[in-house]
Amino acid sequence: MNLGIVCYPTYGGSGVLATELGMALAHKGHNVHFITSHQPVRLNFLNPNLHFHEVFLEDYPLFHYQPYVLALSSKLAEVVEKYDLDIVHVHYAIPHAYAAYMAKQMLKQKGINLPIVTTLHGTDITLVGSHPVYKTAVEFSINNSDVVTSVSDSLRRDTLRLFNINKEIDVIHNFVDFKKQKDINDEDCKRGTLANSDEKIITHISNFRPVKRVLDVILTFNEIQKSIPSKLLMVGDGPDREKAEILAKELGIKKNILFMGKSDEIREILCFSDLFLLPSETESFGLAALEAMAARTPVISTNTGGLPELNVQGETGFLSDVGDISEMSKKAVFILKDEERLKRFKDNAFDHAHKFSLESILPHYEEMYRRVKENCC
Ligand code: GMT
Repeated sequence: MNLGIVCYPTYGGSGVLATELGMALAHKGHNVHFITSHQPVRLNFLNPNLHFHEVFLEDYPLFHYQPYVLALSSKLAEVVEKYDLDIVHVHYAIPHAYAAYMAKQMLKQKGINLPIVTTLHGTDITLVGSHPVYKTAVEFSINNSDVVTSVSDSLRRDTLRLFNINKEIDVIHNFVDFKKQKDINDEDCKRGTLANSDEKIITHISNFRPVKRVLDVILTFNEIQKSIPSKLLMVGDGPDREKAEILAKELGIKKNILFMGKSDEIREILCFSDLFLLPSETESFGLAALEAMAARTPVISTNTGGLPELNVQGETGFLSDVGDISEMSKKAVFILKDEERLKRFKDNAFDHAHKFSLESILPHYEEMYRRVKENCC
């Protein structure tokens, strides 16, 4: 099949998922064309079936904002026609589903039919998409997609609650490619460079947006380190990083926290992590937590959104109410203070992550594409 993929090329979960999906499809012999503003961060081109088309923007003194949707829809129409794409799969509704709809209309005029698949990832629905400024256009784009998927059952329910949707929404969970996890052997896993042998390593990875509640990560770690010698790795960057650094300093624990910034070495970092903290306000699925589990790291998370579809209470980690620092730190200490128990949680996390392996999830996407191609429009 010839597929187009549109996504945010940055460090966010939707872009990572879309890139991993495209690479896996190319590996299976599909031709995959990424149409994005920059090269997606995890995209490597060691496959002749992978192609990248950059969406360029032209500045003009009249523009207050550069019209990205216009440029994207033009590029989409051009690439679909030139490479005879069967389907365009857009990740994150804003503004991708809207741009794809416009491209579809442009191509219709030329007698070309373009089926559109839209995958909803979370904040495009729960935070930004349902805001009155965007809601009408987002609802319109979802209803005018040929197939709509969401990354969790919780997000599906949220979408139906927040919008007036006249379509089925298929749930296809996030996935992780275990083959890439296995690439890291014990020698490459350099735990000793970051912590002493008697210390545990606790990790948080995100884009440090307010929804991630990074201050709760610091507060939870502050409680944990009172009874467990440990280091905290803060991986990523974003609006709340400075606040988190200030809080760490005020609490006098900055020497035990490493703010690493954005990293391309997520798997290398996770290989020596003992516990993953994800105290998000809302989380449609929690791809970062799944990647942690696939690297044998148990998860202390909140119980919002789709997290209960991934993290199993008392088995792969624990789930608490948003903001319940006391409960999150107690549960973290419970896991970390006993080596046998920690090993059990690590094994459970790893085993459970297989439910979301590439091999289990990819066929759902392929089957959906086949259905779209055969029946669409
Ligand atoms: O979580 C983020 O800040 C990034 C965000 C995105 O849209 O790039 O991630 C969302 O999509 C991921 C992949 O489907 C999900 O695993 C994340 O849970 C979801 N984030 C939120 O819902 C906050």
